[in-house]
Amino acid sequence: MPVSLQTTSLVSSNSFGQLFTVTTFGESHGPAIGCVIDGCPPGLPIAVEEFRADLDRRATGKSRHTSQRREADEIEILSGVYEGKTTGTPIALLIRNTDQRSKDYGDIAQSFRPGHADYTYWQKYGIRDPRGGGRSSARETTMRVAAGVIAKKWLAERHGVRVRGYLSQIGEITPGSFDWAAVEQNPFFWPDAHDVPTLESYMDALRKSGDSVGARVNVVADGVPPGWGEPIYGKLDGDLAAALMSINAVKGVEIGDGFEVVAQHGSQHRDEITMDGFASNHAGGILGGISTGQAVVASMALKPTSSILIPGRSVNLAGEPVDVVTKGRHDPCVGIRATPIAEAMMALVLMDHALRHRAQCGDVGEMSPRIP
Ligand code: EPS
Repeated sequence: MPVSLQTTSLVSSNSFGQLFTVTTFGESHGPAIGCVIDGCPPGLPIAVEEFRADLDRRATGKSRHTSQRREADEIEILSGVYEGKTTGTPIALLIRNTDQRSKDYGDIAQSFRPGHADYTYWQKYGIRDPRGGGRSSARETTMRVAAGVIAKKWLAERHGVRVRGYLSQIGEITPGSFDWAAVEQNPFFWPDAHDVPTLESYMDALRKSGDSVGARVNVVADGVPPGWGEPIYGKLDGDLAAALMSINAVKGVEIGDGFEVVAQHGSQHRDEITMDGFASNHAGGILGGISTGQAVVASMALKPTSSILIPGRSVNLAGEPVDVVTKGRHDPCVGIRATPIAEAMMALVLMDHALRHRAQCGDVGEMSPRIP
């Protein structure tokens, strides 16, 4: 019987990807968080400074509308990069936690926040690190964003792919218009500058009320060539859905028109092919699990943060009824910081599939006709 040297743990699920793999580790209030990225092609120039922009876009404390925890998020490259270039060996990245305030969790260490993973982690492991939610904290997404910086760069340099996202809904509020140029000009990643004062006052009132709200984030990859993704069990949309769904608080994912397809007719939904290219993109750039060459379009729904000041009924470890109030530095809308995380997950999935496509089908080359 052949002996497998495959040692990746499939049980504990802290890794994802097949050829471009990312394993994250660390807890919100532990000494550090980090990741190991394996399978990155050699020769990609990468410097510590290149992580700054995306880490800052995701970070807490950048506006009054997010958690006020202040982390420097200084990244250290421990391995896999020599003289400014990836070597093809595992890339280990580390960020030391510096602003933990574990006393905030003293009251809830003995009880379960309603709507939080506190309860399910306890049922699964029989032990939990309650400080900052431990491993279930959104702090972990820092390392996804860091790994995503590498994937975004490789995709851009090697294939001209650009991955961008924006916030497309907070509560009932949707953008009045759309302009990519507006997205990076406000703390919400919102595509209509005129709406920003409305969002500011909405969030101020929400924060004062002690409650939280849900949100929707859209993410788009331009420049993806046709052919990435696999049929049946390795579909690009399947992997993308799993990757986006793995982000904290995500309860729904749509690809292309998503759930709107329910009310559509075939004559309306199909993306007709003309001499000038596809006439529309209802499919979200994926057919049969494989990219069409159009923009890959996904959207995710994030639930309202469960850590809120409004008392909620729960039980404690002794099984007694309690009212839970969560104090501390929480995000009233976790979706506000989710845009860079969604971009990172899209980039990681695309890079993995680019390498998988190259591995099996690299000799196929471009097929004719190629739709512009
Ligand atoms: C989080 C709760 C807060 C946030 C944290 C995510 O943590 P703490 O209570 O320890 O301040 O600040 O977000 C981050 C630290 C981060 O870097 O994203 C949670 O419960 O998920």
